[in-house]
Amino acid sequence: MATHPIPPFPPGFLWGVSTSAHQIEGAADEREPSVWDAFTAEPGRVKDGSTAAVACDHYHRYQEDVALLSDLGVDAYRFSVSWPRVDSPGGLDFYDRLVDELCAVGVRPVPTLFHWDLPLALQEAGGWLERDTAFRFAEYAARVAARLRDRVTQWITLNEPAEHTLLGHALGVHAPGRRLLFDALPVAHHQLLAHGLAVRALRAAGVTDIGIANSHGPTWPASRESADVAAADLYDLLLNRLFAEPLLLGEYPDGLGEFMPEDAGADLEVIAEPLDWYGINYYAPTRVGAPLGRDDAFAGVPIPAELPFSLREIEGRPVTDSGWPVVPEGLTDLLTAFRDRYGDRLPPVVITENGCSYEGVDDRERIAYLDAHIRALHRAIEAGVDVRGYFIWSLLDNFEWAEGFARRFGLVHVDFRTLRRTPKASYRWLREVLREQREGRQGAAGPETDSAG
Ligand code: GBH
Repeated sequence: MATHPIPPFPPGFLWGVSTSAHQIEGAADEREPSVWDAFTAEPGRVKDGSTAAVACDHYHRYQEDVALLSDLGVDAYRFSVSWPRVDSPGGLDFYDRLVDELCAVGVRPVPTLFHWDLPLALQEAGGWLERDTAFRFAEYAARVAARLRDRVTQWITLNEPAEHTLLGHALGVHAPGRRLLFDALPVAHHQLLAHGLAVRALRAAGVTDIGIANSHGPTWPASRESADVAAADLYDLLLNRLFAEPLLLGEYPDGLGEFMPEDAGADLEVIAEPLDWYGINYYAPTRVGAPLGRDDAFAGVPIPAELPFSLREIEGRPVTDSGWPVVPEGLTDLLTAFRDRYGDRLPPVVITENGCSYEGVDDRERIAYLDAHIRALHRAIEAGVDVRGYFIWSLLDNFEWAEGFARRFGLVHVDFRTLRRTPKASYRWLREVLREQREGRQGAAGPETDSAG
């Protein structure tokens, strides 16, 4: 464990933790069904056969969870609003209560409007393969904003449209379980359009602080061979540039046009509606090589032979329980690369997720992971990248999608039998880090600071 204190972050830097509705709320029978309810009901979709019908039961225990946030000392809490719950009678009441509870303890609520739990009724009408879903999303965003805008200032439209396209629609390991490979690309476009339309709807409702949470990471070619380099470039295109460039530059990168809806270009003006900040979820770099010519699997994700790339192990690094390598400098490199690529077009950045899965409440590996990534983030700031916040995934152990409850990302342990919450060592460590950061800020701020000792 690092012995030096973490260097002070800039004044006003926002420290937070993240969750999402489907992964923690439970109370599935108190809302309309979502694609994830249908998906997890199919045998074989989730590793341990579990569903999120109860999950952390946060819907009924949110007061206890807000008390945990308050005691932790974070500035902000990123959660998601469940669209199928908002579509149910009285569904917005829950978020009203949650926001009140957060405001009462001085934790800033930062809602994400879509974190993968599409109402099942919309899926039955075609879901994200249908352009119309984008317009439905903007209407829903306006409804949520009308209810919460008096207390919620900072908003996030979508979580990781890249992963929702790839895992949910191209490879079929997440809901809605489609395996369309490149024919999934309209799903990317319709989510980006939904984002742009929602930004306009939120602004029309008077909201002035809007971002998105995109999944990004460096892609490393498996070797210097041209076939590996070309495969890594294509992966970079799919994970990073396909989602960053329409938002930041108002254009799609070359190379995927044939898979996109015909008139996609006409939507770019809406999609590029300027953002107040750009959210990045970072976990690890991806090492990419030329296709293997056979079906493969990597960290639990099937990579069919038809795809023009393969995923390779990053050697010589510790891995988390999810099998993902621990590469903190990947975060520094990602941020400086974004700054170099997009320059003035990149608004201030917020890390909207970063974290790891490990067993146990004496979670020294999580402390080491977070410590190293926070230092890597500080190095990016020193290198001149304008980063305004850092959110850890996650407050609680929760329903980790196709992995079920087998992967624990929480700062707080949840016993899924008794639903009892137990803060882990990492929770206490973070509380101390946040205390030091507050003291550092005061020290930097004031003439009242007693430096004479
Ligand atoms: C996020 O997705 C989600 O927003 C969140 O809901 C989820 O619980 C959390 O992360 C943890 O999974 O195999 O080394 O190449 C993260 C998407 C996709 C990021 C797979 C890491 C694999 C890295 N992840 N990726 S590697």
